Amino acid sequence: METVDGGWTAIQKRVNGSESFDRNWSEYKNGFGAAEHSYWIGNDVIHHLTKENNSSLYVSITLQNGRTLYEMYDRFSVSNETGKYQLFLAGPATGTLGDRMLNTGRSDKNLSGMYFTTQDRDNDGNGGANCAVNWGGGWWFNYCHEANLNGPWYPAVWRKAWSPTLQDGSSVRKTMMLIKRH
Ligand SMILES: [Ca+2]
Repeated sequence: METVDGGWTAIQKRVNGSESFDRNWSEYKNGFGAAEHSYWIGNDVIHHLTKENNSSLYVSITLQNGRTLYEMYDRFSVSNETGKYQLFLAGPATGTLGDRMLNTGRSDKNLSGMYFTTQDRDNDGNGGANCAVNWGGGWWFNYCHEANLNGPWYPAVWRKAWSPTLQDGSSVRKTMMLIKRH
């Protein structure tokens, strides 16, 4: 677990492709990687940290040119495993990335209310197809997404990392998902 300035806790961090995010349900549940480079803190921990429903989410994406874009959501929580780690997001959403998780303009791309999906556990909004198989990474896929922070790292094609700003992930140097209680 990494805490950065201001009491924010990093639940996700990626700085290179050394850590694959194509992981199964159990790995996303328990977490993987290491705080020095890239990791997922684990869905059980995320649930524990957010269950009082008073946390904010701060998404940060640093580009190869050094510029950092961000989006902050006022409320972020994740249910327990029995609840399939259902995502709850609420605004206001503010930042330079633009909101591509909560209100995307297409209800089948909005992620709040969605369950967590991995390649071995299909809980998405895409019928018989599995968005984690089709797009990579475990995530709260709907049908399927406009934003997925856990997709394949460049030079693999990371489709719609944060669409339309980041369509293939080639300009992404670093990502973080940070949370903090109000
Ligand atoms: Ca499906």
